[in-house]
Amino acid sequence: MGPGFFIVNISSAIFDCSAPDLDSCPDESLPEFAFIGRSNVGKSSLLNMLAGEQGLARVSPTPGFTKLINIFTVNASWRLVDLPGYGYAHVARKDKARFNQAVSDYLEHRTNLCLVFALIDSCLPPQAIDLEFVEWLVRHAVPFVLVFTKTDKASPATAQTNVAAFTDRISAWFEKPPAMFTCSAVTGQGRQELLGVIDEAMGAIKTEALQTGLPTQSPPSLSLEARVRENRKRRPDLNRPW
Ligand SMILES: Nc1nc2c(ncn2[C@@H]2O[C@H](COP(=O)(O)OP(=O)(O)OP(=O)(O)O)[C@@H](O)[C@H]2O)c(=O)[nH]1
Ligand SMILES: [Mg+2]
Repeated sequence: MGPGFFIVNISSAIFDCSAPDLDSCPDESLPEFAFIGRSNVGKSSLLNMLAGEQGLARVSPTPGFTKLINIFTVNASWRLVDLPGYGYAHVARKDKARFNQAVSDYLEHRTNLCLVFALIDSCLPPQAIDLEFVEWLVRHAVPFVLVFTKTDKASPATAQTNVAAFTDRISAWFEKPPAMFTCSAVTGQGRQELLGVIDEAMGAIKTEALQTGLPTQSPPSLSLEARVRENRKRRPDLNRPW
């Protein structure tokens, strides 16, 4: 983190709503930071860790627990979004299709989506479903950073090997690889860095708003990334991997 950035101070984190689909999500007036990854990777736990409030998002050892788009408003100025996971085979086929559609709709079409935290389990070597999902994010021009979770469960050497192997598998897809972080919801490792990412993004939004004369809490809907996403709405989604 360069000089001039401070770590965002979380004074309030409030459950906003649970939305079954994109149309049910609240208005797009605040920038959103969303958590996505395989079922059980630790999305809800990481959200709680960042917010500094256990029990804000519901955590469970049962994979496929989060089934709706859960939205939390932080400091009355931005939102954390807990998405249902992918890759859990035992969800009823009908529900699985519905939830996955909601997630892909959200990722592709939510114009105030500022950044996605794509979570990968640091205890495991690269998994095909995660690689496919990251490729899907790249193809759909969704802005994301990678977050390797559960570092308290793996030895540092194992986590390092798994992160390096994942980085190696995706390196050909980028001129500049995405930012990567490691974290543990148990020890709090990575909290400062990830809040710094949010802080930096919020700073960029405020700067852009000042330059364009928009109100400071306006979503980044006029950014290049948002326009790219808008353009992609018309494409049929034939290759969704999860
Ligand atoms: N040791 C350890 N366990 C974790 C960590 N993060 C999450 N867990 C555990 O992993 C399990 C799943 O955590 P969740 O946060 O519910 O995972 P999720 O990705 O939201 O799962 P779904 O909602 O089912 O997609 C729970 O038993 C958590 O306690 C971590 O950093 N370290
Ligand atoms: Mg969850």
